[in-house]
Amino acid sequence: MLEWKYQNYVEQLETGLSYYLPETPDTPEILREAMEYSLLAGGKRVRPVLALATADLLLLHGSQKREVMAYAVALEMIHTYSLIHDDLPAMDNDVLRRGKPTNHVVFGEATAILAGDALLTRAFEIFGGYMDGTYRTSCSLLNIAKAFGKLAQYAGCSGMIGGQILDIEAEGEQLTLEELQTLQAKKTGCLLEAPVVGIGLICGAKNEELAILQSYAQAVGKAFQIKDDILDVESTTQELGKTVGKDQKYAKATYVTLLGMDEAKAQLKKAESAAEQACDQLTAMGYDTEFFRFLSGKMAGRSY
Ligand code: GRG
Repeated sequence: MLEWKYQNYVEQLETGLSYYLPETPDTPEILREAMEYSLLAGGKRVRPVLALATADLLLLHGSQKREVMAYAVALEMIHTYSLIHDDLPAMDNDVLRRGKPTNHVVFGEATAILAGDALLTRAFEIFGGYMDGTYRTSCSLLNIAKAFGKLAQYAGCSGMIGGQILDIEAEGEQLTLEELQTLQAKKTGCLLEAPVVGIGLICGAKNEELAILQSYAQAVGKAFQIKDDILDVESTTQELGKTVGKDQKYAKATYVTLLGMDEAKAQLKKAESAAEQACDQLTAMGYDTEFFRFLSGKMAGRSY
């Protein structure tokens, strides 16, 4: 039932992604093709699912669902751009993503860079569309602006991009656990916090609610990253749809390389418990947390 709900969110999102991709003849065909190639290539869609689920948890009125979808789409566009750029020869130099050849392998490096740039820019063009009336809304414009402003922070220099540069600088270095946690919280955690906090802002959640939503998202982000590190060792390239074994090959600092597999698994359990605790607090406030609980369990137990 809850797995069905997850798939239902994914289906809603796929419709939203196609809707917000640029259709105008002003967008050169090859650029649109390269954007679409990676954006519509599947993936778990965990960030937008978190966004749609947060809106449902906060019992958002139906009329505000369009803004929620716009935010979820913008977030997935930013996530997809980061994957395209991360796979480039200048970064991770990978040839497989979401079970398909990477964007630069198919379209060439220059087009892949531009497709990533265009997805990032498009995310904020959607926001502009709500501000200038291109897209009609009954939601508070201030709340939408707060959410997209926060999204820029999560994706930018103090968030994901900041984490990526720390990651590049850390190659071949021995990190402490604290340094690793800071790096991962920025690189991976921020874009997993963005759906929950951003939708909280769109819905006008109170500060107290936002703080609990944030602690839930941080715990999910941590569990997600630890599991990512475990899967890099225990899974296969075929199952993950991306190259495995790279952390060890490139001597990357990860929860597994730093703590060992057993302790990494113990830390994963701890992160899962932290997510449960945040859910308990939300339940006590009267919110239905069944899907949130399912989601954190799914992220920690996933096999791809
Ligand atoms: C290049 C600006 C820039 C940032 C790159 C996202 C990222 C930052 C790097 C990807 C490398 C990596 C393995 C990160 C850790 C976890 C992560 C973000 C995995 C990919 O996300 P998933 O598993 O991918 O949600 P799907 O394909 O399911 O959407």
